[in-house]
Amino acid sequence: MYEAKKDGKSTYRFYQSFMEHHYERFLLKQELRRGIANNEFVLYYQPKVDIIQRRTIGFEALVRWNHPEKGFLSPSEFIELAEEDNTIELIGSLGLDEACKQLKCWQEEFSNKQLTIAVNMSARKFFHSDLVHQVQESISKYKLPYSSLVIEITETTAIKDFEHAVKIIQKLQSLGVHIHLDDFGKGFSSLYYLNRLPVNAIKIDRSFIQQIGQGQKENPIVNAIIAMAHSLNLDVIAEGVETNVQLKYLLGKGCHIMQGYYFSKPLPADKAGDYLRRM
Ligand code: G
Ligand code: MN
Repeated sequence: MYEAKKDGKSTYRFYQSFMEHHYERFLLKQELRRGIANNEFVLYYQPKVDIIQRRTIGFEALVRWNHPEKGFLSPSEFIELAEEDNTIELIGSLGLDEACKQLKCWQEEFSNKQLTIAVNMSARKFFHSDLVHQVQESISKYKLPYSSLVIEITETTAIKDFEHAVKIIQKLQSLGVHIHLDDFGKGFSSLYYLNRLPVNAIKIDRSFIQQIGQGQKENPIVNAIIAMAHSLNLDVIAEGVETNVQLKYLLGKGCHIMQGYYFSKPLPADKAGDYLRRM
């Protein structure tokens, strides 16, 4: 009897928190749709720097949700939910078009800088049948060279449907678009797949970069990723660089394209323009 009561209580509590959880998600999903309708999604831009060329080569566009009550939200706070239905595709389409539009403005103002823009692509968006067409549309709408667009996908996305991913990458590359493998090393990195994935560059996940300068003199994982990228003839980009020690270490190992707070936080478009003017 006592056991049953205890059981009943915890079942009820479980049921209650289960319902609350679902209700919260339901509300947030509604808010996501409202947010899209109200243009609450904006792009922030983080510079990518080539240390050897001593210049900013472009930006990574990062989505932020300017929520009316909660303020600026990062993708980690809403992307999982958005991926459950087509809201992620809507956010993705807005992002791609807006990033191209912004790049056009900068290419006109800073015509000597040969700037590129990198856009993060969710799995849903990447495998959507219309992606290549949408890329063509945005690129031609703003009269950009295809080579100024970079699409970042994660390994997790690529191995969701590997053969299909290879075909999409090849199609985009035949247009001149570059593909970068994001957050490298964080997922279930498979060297078998990497060898067959025709990407242009890999981005070392910032969790590895953050270990540089934390005691050990050498960072074997970072060294191995850089060496592997070189032997596969891929560019290698370090993300999340925060200190001069990390910069020097990476440069010493042959990784000269970097991104991170050491150079700049992600900036709203007008501040990113100021940043370019100062450079
Ligand atoms: O996985 P992806 O590279 O898309 O993640 C980019 C995110 O990382 C952005 O939301 C950005 O704010 C954050 N970020 C960028 N640079 C740094 C950095 O130097 N340090 C830390 N901790 N986070 C960073
Ligand atoms: Mn990215």
